[in-house]
Amino acid sequence: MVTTHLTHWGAFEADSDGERLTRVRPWRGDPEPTPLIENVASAQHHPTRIDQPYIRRGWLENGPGPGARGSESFVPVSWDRALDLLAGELRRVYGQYGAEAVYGGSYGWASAGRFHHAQSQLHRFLNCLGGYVRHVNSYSLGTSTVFLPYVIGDVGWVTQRATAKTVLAEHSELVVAFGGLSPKNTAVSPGGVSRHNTRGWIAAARARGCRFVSVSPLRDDTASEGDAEWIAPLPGTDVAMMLALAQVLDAEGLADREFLREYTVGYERFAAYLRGAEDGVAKDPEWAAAVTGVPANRIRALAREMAAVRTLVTVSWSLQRARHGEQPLWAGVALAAMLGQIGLPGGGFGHGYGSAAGVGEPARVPVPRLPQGRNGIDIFIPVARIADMLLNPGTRYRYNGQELVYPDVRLVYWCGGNPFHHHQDLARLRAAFARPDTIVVHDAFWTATARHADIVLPSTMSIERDDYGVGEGDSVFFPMRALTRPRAEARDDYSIFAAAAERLGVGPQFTEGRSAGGWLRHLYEQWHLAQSRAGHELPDFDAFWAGESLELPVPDPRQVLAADFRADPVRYPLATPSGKIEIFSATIAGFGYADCPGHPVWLEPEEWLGGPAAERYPLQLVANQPRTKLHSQLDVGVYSRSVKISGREPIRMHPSDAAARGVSTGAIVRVFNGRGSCLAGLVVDDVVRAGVVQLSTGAWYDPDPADPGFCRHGNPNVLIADRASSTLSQGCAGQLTLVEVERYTGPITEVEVFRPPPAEVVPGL
Ligand SMILES: Nc1nc2c(c(=O)[nH]1)N[C@H]1C(S)=C(S)[C@@H](COP(=O)(O)OP(=O)(O)OC[C@H]3O[C@@H](n4cnc5c(=O)[nH]c(N)nc54)[C@H](O)[C@@H]3O)O[C@H]1N2
Ligand SMILES: Nc1nc2c(c(=O)[nH]1)N[C@H]1C(S)=C(S)[C@@H](COP(=O)(O)OP(=O)(O)OC[C@H]3O[C@@H](n4cnc5c(=O)[nH]c(N)nc54)[C@H](O)[C@@H]3O)O[C@H]1N2
Ligand SMILES: [Mo]
Repeated sequence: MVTTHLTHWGAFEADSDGERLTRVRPWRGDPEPTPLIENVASAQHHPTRIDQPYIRRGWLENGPGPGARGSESFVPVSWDRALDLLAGELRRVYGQYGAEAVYGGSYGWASAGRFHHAQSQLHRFLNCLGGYVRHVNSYSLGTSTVFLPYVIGDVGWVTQRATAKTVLAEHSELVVAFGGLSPKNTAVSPGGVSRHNTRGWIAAARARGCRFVSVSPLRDDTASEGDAEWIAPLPGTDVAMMLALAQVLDAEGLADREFLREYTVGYERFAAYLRGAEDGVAKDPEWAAAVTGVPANRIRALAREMAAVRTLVTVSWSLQRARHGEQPLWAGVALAAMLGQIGLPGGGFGHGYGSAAGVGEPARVPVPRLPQGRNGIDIFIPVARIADMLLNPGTRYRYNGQELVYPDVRLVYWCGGNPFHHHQDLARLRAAFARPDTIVVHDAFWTATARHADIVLPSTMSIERDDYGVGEGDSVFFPMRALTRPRAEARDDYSIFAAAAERLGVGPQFTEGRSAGGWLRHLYEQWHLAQSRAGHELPDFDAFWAGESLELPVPDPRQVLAADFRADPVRYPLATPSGKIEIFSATIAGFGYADCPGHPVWLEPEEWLGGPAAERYPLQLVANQPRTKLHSQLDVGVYSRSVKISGREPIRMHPSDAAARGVSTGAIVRVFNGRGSCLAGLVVDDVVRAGVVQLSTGAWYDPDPADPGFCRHGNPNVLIADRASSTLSQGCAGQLTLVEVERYTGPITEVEVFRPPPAEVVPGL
């Protein structure tokens, strides 16, 4: 039997014997398929699949309460027993403390598929019980989401209405990409990718004569098809380079005064800063060269080149996942506004053309989604404040012009995410996870998060259930018929919640009397009706389900960001307070946050190569997204493992830094700073800027039993501070940290986390 299947990293066709996938190949419609699809089949039957429900031994023996999670053994139990324990504990916590004691934020990507979307299923379930403490924003775009609406518009608008890549391919003459245009990242889009096309549009633009400038610490951050010029400022200093580009435009009369007058507010305040009126320091290329390490003459010449041709300024998402992440975004918007090309094809501002596949895909019609119900309470945290919340209940903090208080959470429920992958300062997170009474996790694998839970329930992988899916910004809608039966005793999150809801007396409310298959049909039919009312003729459910894929209507295939605003700023104002681009924001200035004043500025981060902390830890670690997997997903898969060195995650280092430390490719090194340490396998390569090392996220956290701050596998999040991007956005700032690297001389043992945790059948329990 051959069927297509959609993952966040692409569609594939597979043969199956009902138990496993026997052959996987890219979907025939994909022009640039990715080897990430190889991870799926190879991981499905790995020993780290959770085979049945488990309860942490100490929790089963002593009942709910704080405890040293992450080291104890687990007791296998039947589904009935597990569901009874789960329902009983939920009844206790909701009864005694109410919904404000349940954290159901459950951040994470889970799997592709519209119905079995783990987080939506959990939210619907908890809403049936009265609600939960939720999260706002994402690790991806935590800073942008809060900040961009003050300056240019909603982040969804900026990314989903971004000028189409086909338009860039035809019109751009110069693309200056801060953070690069990486095909490694655009392998992925939340919910899936049908046709990968990054290399294609870049090659087409290049063939027409468009020039690419890749501003990044890594030379391979831009697709080789772009033949890009590589400029490598010190990580975290891009804003200084942007300010100097702006200063040259201002000083040389190259700024588009007419555009600034008609479409922006606050330019004069910003210009005064550029000229040095505020602090006596002109932000000229000589000033920026001292901060960034980029030669002043290159910055000055680049500013003139940008003013001369159709230029796109694009900023990757990574730049805002850092301390003061607002600043490079804001300076990028200001720079594009000064060039006066916002709203023109091929020019203006972009955010994330190299970050996810959907950016620059023209918007399509909406797709079916599971209704989540109504949350009975209104308590939230900015998503990356999870450890702060658990460690400091009742404490006040500031966020986006508000004063908030951390709730006192007793029960944490995670379904479809891996905080011991995604959060910073994992030793601190472990201390935070010791605090609640109970932690529940559903996952298909024994991830580090599952190992820190009390009630562990095995979910299916997406290949083991019927669903349908389409990526954010993608226009191919796939039926996803189950390829194999569920492994061992794994169950869909939906059926787990349905059974728990039944025990808690909210079964009918949760299921509305439908099976999973019934929901697929129901949601599709509702959607189909809405689409036909809007004039779109689409196949009915049975035809869709029997088919291979469906092309969704795309109303404006050649969309240009803010074209309507440019044509008529009165009729089509931006969704900012003034309706215009805000180069100075009175709202942000009014909050009075020292770490995000009213216009773009250079603010020194705590950890950068030009600051005092670099004396002890002289290498800047870039903890970017992994090339061979999505986050921590399927780290046990063949493609992910193919790049490991003696089982450790690879770290890349410049030859001069390697020579200075007497280490070479293949060595196992210890990466460390004052917060923690990890092992990694060294790759010496001059694609990395000197002074920088790159260790991607995603290696499953494998703590040394004696030291939770020491990961023996290579998870960089043991090293990175749990420090917010700013008071304004409270976003994840996990991209950068300072470290030192040395040869590792201790024993190199097997990575423990690639074996299931100890399980024991305890008589009487
Ligand atoms: N240092 C540093 N840290 C970072 C980043 C960084 O740049 N630097 N990037 C951040 C970013 S942008 C993000 S988005 C986060 C990502 O962080 P996460 O989204 O938490 O990472 P994933 O590994 O995708 O976790 C998803 C989990 O869901 C499980 N899963 C898959 N399908 C299902 C299902 O059907 N049901 C259930 N119950 N579980 C399922 C998977 O097995 C996996 O364990 O990481 C962040 N962390
Ligand atoms: N293969 C793969 N693709 C993915 C993901 C994945 O896990 N695997 N995750 C997806 C997710 S959830 C997200 S949110 C997006 C994230 O998209 P991004 O945030 O854009 O991705 P990153 O890989 O973290 O960073 C991109 C590049 O920015 C560069 N960079 C880091 N710091 C600086 C700096 O200070 N200045 C400059 N100029 N450049 C810098 C790094 O060299 C890095 O390779 O990626 C998505 N794509
Ligand atoms: Mo992300």
